This record gives sequence, C-alpha cells and structure tokens, in this order.
Amino acid sequence: RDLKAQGLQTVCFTWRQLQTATNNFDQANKLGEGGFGTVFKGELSDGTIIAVKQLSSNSCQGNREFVNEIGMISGLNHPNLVKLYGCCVEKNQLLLVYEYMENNSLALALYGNNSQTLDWETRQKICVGIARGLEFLHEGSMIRMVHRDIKTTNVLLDADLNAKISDFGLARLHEEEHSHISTKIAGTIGYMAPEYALWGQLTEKADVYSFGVVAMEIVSGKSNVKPQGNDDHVSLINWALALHQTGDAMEVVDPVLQGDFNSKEAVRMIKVALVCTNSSPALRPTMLEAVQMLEGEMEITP
Ligand code: ACK
Repeated sequence: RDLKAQGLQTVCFTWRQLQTATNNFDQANKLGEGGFGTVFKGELSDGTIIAVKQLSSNSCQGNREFVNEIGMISGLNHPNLVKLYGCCVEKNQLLLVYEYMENNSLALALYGNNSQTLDWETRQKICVGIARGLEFLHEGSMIRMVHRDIKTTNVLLDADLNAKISDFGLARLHEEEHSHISTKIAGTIGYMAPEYALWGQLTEKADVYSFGVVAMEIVSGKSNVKPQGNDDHVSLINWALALHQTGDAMEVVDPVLQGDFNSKEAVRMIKVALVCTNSSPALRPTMLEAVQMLEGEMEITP
C-alpha cells in the first residue's frame, strides 16, 4: 500500500468497478472522443473522480498504443503529467484510468466556444507547467523518454488551470531510438520537428520543437493545426520571426490580450517559442533551459 501511496504502482481495476463508476458507460458521462476510442467521466466508490479511456474495438494500432501507454507511464509521478491510476483488461477490452482533469484540454481553453479568457499570468503558468512535465520526461525520472505527440489537445488543465501532459501512446524510451533512425514516423503534422518528419531522426529535441509550437499557440491564440486554424505552423512561425526582428512582436499576440501586451511573460514566451522551433535541433534549448528562460532565470539568445 505504501508503494501505491507513492504512486509507484498501477492498480488493476475490475470491469465491474469501472462499469459502476461510469454508470455503465453512460453517454451522459462521455468527456470526449479521439482516434483511439472514448473517454468517460466516472466516480469510484471512495469518491475519487476519474477519467476512463476505452479503446475502440478492433484497433490493432490502438492496442499497441494502449499497452505502450501503460508501460510508459505507470509509476511516473509528476504534477505536470496526467496521473495514470490504473487499467482494466477484462471482457476483451482495454481501459485506462486517469485522474480527472476539470478544465479539459488546452486546445479547448484557447479556442473552444465557451473558452474563458486566459490572462498572461495563467498562460505563463500553463506554458511553464508543460515545460516542467517535459523536462521530467526527458531527464527527471529513472527512465528517459520522448513523448512524440506534444500538442494543445494533449495538454489537459486541472481545476486550478495547472497544465498536465497526457496521451503517452506514442512515447518512446530515450535510449531506444536515440542512436538510430526511426522508420515509422508518428505524431501530428504541424507540431512535428522537421528532422523527425523528414528523416525520422528522433531525439528529445523533437519534443522541444513541438513545445515551441504549443508556446506560440499559447501566446498568439492562433492554432496552426486544428480546430480553427488557417495558418500552417511554418507560416505562423515565420510571421512571428519577422515581426520579432522588426521589433513589432505585439502583432503576434492574441488580439484579446494585445492591449495588455507589455507583459514580460508574453515576451519571454514568444522568444522561447522561437528558440524552441529553430530548424536545427542542436540549437534548440533543453527543456530545463526552456523552463529557466520562461522564468527569467536564463537569457534567451536567438
Ligand atoms: O478537450 P477535451 O474535453 O479533454 O476532449 C478530450 C477527450 O477526452 C479525448 O481525449 C478528454 N479527456 C481525456 N483525458 C481526460 C482526463 N483525464 N480528464 C478529463 N478529460 C479528459 C479530453
């Protein structure tokens, strides 16, 4: 039990437990859907609110990602990673049980119809949270890994708008692919680092690039991919770069917050987004450096 308390062990749930928790997977409890299947909200008998991810049947790729996700994050415990409580493999189904995140995804918070206006301080907190979660994945735990699919829909927000990284289906151990070229490219177009998208070169610097795209979205309020973007990320970043060089960076930021632009947080986020999306992986900072840059503890030199 001590191990469990420390979050070092993943629990096996019974089908019955999860069926009861979600009121028999009632549609009313549906939180959302993805290519992998459906996510339901539930409540365990001890009152813990959970999110249950149910894999759609007959998805071989999904199966692999599910098992991968269990292996990758069971035991990982960090305030900026969505906690995996456990899983259930009964009844020919695969179910993953996570902590419940009250404020949905960052994508919804930025672009959703009912999105609240996030002030600069909150955006900075979210940006630093994602950076810290990634830093932990890259070098903070015993196992080192690359997430491979950092994007605004994979960042969830808790009741206090703390950011936590989710969806580890594509994550890979750092050592595993560090030294060779990955033959199967997976991830999301628009967030993928060029060296990975073009040549399958996978290092943690691919996550740094995706993080830079996310940071640019947090500042600009513009999506390069979905749900409502017209700009592709390359043009968005080039645009930001040009404005940055002419000293007119204000144009980059979310119009909602432009009046309030003299924010040091916003300026730092734009600069960090730019260094992280450098086309050369070697010139991108590590996530630890990105955290320090965002917090004003390290100078940002393009
Ligand atoms: O943006 P959303 O509402 O937040 O839509 C997606 C959807 O399920 C498919 O991924 C939501 N979701 C996923 N995991 C969780 C969780 N742990 N807590 C709350 N909502 C979640 C996500």
